[in-house]
Amino acid sequence: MTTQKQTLGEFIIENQSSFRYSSGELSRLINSIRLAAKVVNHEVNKAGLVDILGTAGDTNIQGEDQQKLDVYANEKFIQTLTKRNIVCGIASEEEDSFITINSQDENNQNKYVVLIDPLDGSSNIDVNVSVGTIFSIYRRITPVGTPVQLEDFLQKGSEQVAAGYVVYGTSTMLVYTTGYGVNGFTLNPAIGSFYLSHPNMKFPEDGNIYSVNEGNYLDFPLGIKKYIKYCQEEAGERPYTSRYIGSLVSDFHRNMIKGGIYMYPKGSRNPNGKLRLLYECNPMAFIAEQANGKSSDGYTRTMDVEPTELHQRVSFVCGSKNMVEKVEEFMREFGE
Ligand code: P6P
Repeated sequence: MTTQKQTLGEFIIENQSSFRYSSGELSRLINSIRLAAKVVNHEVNKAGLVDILGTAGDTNIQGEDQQKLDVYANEKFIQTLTKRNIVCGIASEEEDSFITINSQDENNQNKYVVLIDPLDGSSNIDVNVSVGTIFSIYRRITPVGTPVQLEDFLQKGSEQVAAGYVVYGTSTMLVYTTGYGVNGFTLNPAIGSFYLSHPNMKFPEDGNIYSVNEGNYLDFPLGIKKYIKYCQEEAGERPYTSRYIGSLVSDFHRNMIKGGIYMYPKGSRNPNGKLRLLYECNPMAFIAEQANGKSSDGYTRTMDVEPTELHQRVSFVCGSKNMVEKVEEFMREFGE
């Protein structure tokens, strides 16, 4: 008889005591993300069938066309987090500034802030390629009961208390860490429950998959160009393969399971890189490190970067430890 896999709810209860500051609020916060993920998953999965494709007519602070599903996902996560009355503030890729929650309630004892990319890879929506949600959770640093401040969000990645992603792929998975390893849960859409399908996920120390948009090759720093050539020309010893979906969550997830590296370096078109530090790079870096992987900008550990603004971008190199260290070696030797 096959043993019943543990549900996400059971896992949270069982591990409640191991959460730092185990007040139960973090568990409720993860639970609210679980609910929002199921709601968004439902829409993503039927996107091709209803008029929810295409742009919403607006652009976000990034100047990118907001896809209707972007807007929908953003609304659902904000609604769910707000209604559960757990957080004091939310920052989102789709919102120009952070959102203050319940500041008028002096009894508001909520001590967490959430930063979120509600639907990463949204340019893939219309072509039916996987997309994802990325979230990052911190304890506030300003006094509880007062309105949340920008400094509550501009914390180094090393201060995160939890981080995770949802990948809306051939199956929908929620993968997250609270600082005690990385666990993956797969949604059974028939009953709407997430089951522990990938316990204690680890990046292989080495791998042969490199994920980068080689269309930007001429734009890359010399160290990155040298690493890409190393992957291609050392093929005799270790045949590398290039895999780039154009959806960070999907490339990261595959690389964590098979071994590999994801790179989005800076270039003339993206002088600081393209990916956002606070709600893309830091949460993925936290997960990577918790899974024995590594993450940096080619020089500095991603989670050590001191944030200066909500939507700041950084160069991002993340994945199997030995592969990231090889890139850093090339960057030290050849630099920009
Ligand atoms: P490009 C999606 O917009 C995203 O933020 C990541 O998910 C993805 O890896 C990257 O940008 C794709 O960017 O410039 O290669 O299309």
